[in-house]
Amino acid sequence: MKLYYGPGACSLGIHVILEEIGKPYETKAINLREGEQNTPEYKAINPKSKVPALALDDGKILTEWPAIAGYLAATNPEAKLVPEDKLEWARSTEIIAYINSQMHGQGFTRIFRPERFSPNPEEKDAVRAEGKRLFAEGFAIMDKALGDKDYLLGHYSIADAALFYVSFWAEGRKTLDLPPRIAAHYARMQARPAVQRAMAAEGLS
Ligand SMILES: N[C@@H](CCC(=O)N[C@@H](CS)C(=O)NCC(=O)O)C(=O)O
Repeated sequence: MKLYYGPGACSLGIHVILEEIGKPYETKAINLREGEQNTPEYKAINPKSKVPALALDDGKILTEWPAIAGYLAATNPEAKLVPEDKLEWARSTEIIAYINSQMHGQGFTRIFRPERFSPNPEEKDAVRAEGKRLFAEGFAIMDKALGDKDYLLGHYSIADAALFYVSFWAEGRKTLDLPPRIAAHYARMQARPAVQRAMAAEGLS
């Protein structure tokens, strides 16, 4: 398997999951700042010009964070990265879908790439402010979901890897102060050897 990732991008969460599984895999860094995601070479891997993309051993390519995380969890059951209980399994999907589409797609993207929401430079600050509001709202919702538990579902799962990458954007990129219980979750995640290895591999530690 080969993970196509951007250092510090949402693909960091998939990098963490691969490290948790602990089986050999390759990586290829894509320079998003330089626009490498838009080159014909990368578009041949993912025509959507996004990371993460996962190349499987038989040459098939999987894209979209929730699909990749779900596939890795399902094909590595011994790693126990998703709950066996069907409702709890649906809860992990519910959390990942919200983080991926709302916190990332609607919130953080407005902060990081405001021009994608309005071509008018005068509206940049307003777009960023709305992004920050949505991002903060997301963390408040995640704070309630986490409660006083160590991990979102009571035990470690792919949902925690999703919460980790948005927490990294808040804390590591200084876009937002995390609610205390989410900050504790972020610290708990950073203490995991798999997270430390993924961060080091991406040059983030
Ligand atoms: N829906 C995609 C979103 C992936 C995404 O937005 N990736 C960002 C990095 S966090 C990216 O590749 N951005 C490059 C660009 O938009 O040009 C997924 O879930 O994988």
